[in-house]
Amino acid sequence: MKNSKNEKSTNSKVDQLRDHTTDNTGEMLTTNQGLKINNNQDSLRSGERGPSLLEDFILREKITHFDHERIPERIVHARGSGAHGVFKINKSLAKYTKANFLSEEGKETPVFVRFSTVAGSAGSTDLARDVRGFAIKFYTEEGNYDLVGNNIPVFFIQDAMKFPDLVHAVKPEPDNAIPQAASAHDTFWDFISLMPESMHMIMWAMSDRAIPRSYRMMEGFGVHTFKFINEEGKMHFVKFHFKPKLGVHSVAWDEATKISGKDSDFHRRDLWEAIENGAFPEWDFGVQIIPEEDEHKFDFDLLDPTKLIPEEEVPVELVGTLTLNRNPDNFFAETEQIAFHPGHLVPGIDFTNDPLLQGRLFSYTDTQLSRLGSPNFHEIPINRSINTVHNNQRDGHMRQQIVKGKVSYEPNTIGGGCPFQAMMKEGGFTSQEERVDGQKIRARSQSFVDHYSQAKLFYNSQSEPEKTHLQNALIFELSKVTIPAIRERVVGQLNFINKELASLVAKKVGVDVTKLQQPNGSIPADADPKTLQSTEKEPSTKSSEALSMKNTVKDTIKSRVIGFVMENGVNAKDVKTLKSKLEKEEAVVQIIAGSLAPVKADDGTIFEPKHSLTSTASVCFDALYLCSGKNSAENLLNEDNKPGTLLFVNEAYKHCKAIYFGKETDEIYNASNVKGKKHEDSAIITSESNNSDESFIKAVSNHRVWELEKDRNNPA
Ligand code: HDD
Repeated sequence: MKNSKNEKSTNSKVDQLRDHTTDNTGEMLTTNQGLKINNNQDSLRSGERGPSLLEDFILREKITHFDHERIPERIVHARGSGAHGVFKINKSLAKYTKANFLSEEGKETPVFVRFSTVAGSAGSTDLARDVRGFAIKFYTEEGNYDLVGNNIPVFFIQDAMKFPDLVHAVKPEPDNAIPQAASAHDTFWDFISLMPESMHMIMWAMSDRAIPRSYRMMEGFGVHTFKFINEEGKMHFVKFHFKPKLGVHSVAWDEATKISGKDSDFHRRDLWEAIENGAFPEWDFGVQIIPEEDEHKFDFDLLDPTKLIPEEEVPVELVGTLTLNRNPDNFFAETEQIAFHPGHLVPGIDFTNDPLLQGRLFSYTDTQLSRLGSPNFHEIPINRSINTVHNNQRDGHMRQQIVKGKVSYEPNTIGGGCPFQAMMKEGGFTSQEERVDGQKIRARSQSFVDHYSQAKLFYNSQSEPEKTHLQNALIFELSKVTIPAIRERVVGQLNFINKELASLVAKKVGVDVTKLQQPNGSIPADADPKTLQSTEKEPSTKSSEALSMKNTVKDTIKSRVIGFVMENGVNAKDVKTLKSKLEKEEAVVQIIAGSLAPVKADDGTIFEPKHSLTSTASVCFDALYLCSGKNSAENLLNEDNKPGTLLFVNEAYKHCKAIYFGKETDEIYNASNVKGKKHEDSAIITSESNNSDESFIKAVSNHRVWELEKDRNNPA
């Protein structure tokens, strides 16, 4: 199904936006005052070669608007992409929450989702090693509910007080603004080395989760523990999860750095194209529910955002589906102006006392005031709730709403008491009652002082290739740190998580690990002991399947991009057969040739290449098919094309992708690093393989054969 933007939709938010949408098709050019413009090419001037006139209001309006068209980018999460969609609840959560959009089975709620990187500026690469934002605005009938989460279930710090420090440390350094969109620098690791609480999240951020293959192939987490409140006022704690139907997949770091050069909009383009092609991204929505009485049953504090609840301890119950099915009409109006806030709640959901969440409740509205410039940012079309807004707030910059009557206070009699307060049974929001008493104190709870056990859990749960990638990421990052003492302190922290990990990293970053691994307590000689915590605690769950991407969905090639490498003389029949098999499975086929000139096949068929060997690279594809045909193979190896063809194949091989050598392509096979691997490597398919087309499809659905990476990186 193609995404159609003009028909009346069943999505009430999209219908509401339509009232604010302009279509210029067939219209004449006007000024902002609606005056038709007769000449938009020349300014008004005194004589053909004379100076421009101040009275040229058309010129002035155009240039003034242009001069002011930038707004401040988000202080974090500046680089992002968004889409409209729908959230459907498949199994009622009424037992736990009175939130209308979660309690009526089958109910659909319009959403807008914005994905983002954190550290980079708006124009930075999508493939930075970074956390990804996963922010959802649910336009419910009871008002907007925002779930402002990430693709990683825990956070770097336990208290919002540290957020400006964390962000200042990771952002480009203030003297020279280097580096952009990267954590591999002194200030970030200086901060981290002094923040043991960050070590769990560091494990995630150094894993391949931080370089996703696509926004469509990453998980979403609410991170904090929230509260559900049901009709009877009973409270349950809840953690929110989104699990992608396509599985959780990543690229290799070497690929990420190359994609940044070839197509720095890779994730943005991928999301856009998938939706345009009708391959709507989908996630299962799940919850972990914890009864109030079990609050203290865990060996960590539910209020501590650096901890997750292992799925072995509380399973994730899948109860809904999130589908993105419509691209925005205008990036600025929608994706840029959308304003999220964890404090946008609906009845049935409430906060906990998580000190990170509590601080966020202040920060988000505050930042919108400087970013969007007015307390009326809720009136921007993308931010409007689908139910109407009634209150006594008035005026302010750019007010849109025209509120009738004399009254803007409450209580009143002149306005008949309106707008009046809603009772609970009418949907009036009430905060969950909770007994709170204590000393006013600036301190952290003792229950938050365990910084390594879940870092250990994460590391222990990784497969061998994932562990290798994590080690390599740490080595890359720390190698960019110029101050030896910082590298040493970080290795000291890693030592508390896993000694082997610390030793491997230490060796490559010039740290003497023996100094850190003293039997008397593993504390670096020159580290400030106050900053280092006990290493004794072991996680109650030793290993968790859900934490390893190895165990993710690997049964679909839907929306995977397969490069068909061909030249003149290609075997048209084989190309058409495989293409139709792949497209039946909803994969995307793109043709790559020596140049963009049409390719003439053996039977006269003409294929139009989308890319040339030099305009793209294999890092932009999920798998390759070296198309059948002796002449095609020969042409791909001619003087002009040979370097490009071999680079394509060798890099795809290095990155553990499925490669299919069609008939009569032995020459390419023999000239490449793949030579000799056809029978040893499950991702190398040749026309001699049994059911070669089907084997290829299976290999693509496996994503990669990371297990063979060592072999593939060091071709014999
Ligand atoms: Fe935040 C944006 C997620 C902690 C302050 N945050 C922002 C966005 C996401 C998150 C996804 C982008 C929203 C969008 O697409 O517009 N933030 C998180 C998560 C956190 C978190 C999952 C921890 C669990 N954030 C956090 C803290 C503070 C902030 C502790 C401040 C004390 N975050 C902001 C902000 C931003 C923001 C400065 C920048 C742009 C915006 O809010 O609208 O207010």
